[in-house]
Amino acid sequence: MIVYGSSMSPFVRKVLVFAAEKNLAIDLKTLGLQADDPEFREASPFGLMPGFRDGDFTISDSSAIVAYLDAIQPEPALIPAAPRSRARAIWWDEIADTVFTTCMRKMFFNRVVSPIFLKREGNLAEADHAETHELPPLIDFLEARIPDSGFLVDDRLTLADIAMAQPFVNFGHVGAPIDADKHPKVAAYIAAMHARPSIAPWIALERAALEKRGGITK
Ligand SMILES: N[C@@H](CCC(=O)N[C@@H](CS)C(=O)NCC(=O)O)C(=O)O
Repeated sequence: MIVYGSSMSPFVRKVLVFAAEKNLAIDLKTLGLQADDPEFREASPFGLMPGFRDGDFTISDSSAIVAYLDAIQPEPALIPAAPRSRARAIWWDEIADTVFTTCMRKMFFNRVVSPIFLKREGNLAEADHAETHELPPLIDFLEARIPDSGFLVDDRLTLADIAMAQPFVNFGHVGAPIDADKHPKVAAYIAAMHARPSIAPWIALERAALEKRGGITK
């Protein structure tokens, strides 16, 4: 199986982590934004990463891909079967991919993607505004909802946690650490998720790649 894209994308990383947690072997074919690689384009007609291939089957969109992975390898089940738990896990996945990632994108795109990869100045005012005004209420929202078990749904690892951990990798990359005094639950939750063997190596690789390119602009 092949995933097309860059692990710096929270959507691509979500798929890589989900596959690792299911012990599925998956290769990453590293590509930049809107790559014109024909195999990638076959999998992702709109050019959005991740694209995915399993033999003659291709699909895109991280949520569709993880649904496929969960179906072909049922154990461990990372998308719960019970109706309410299933709905809740998919809700968290959606919140991570939309609300949190929209805020993250303003910071990551302007401080990293634009200056480092596209070689043009990012809109640092937009990034600062997102960090100062949009991020705090999101972290408050999460702080109020993390169960004592440290997992968002059913007191065990599910898609909800895998998805929610991803924008926080990018928040970390752009120098927006979580204040553990103000948000102790989020700090502990994200630290535990980011320490998992399925995620930690990607974070280390990405940090090293960013350092090599001179670090972020803030
Ligand atoms: N909902 C999609 C979002 C995919 C997406 O927006 N990917 C971004 C990278 S983080 C992309 O490829 N952007 C290229 C573009 O917007 O042209 C998913 O979950 O896979």
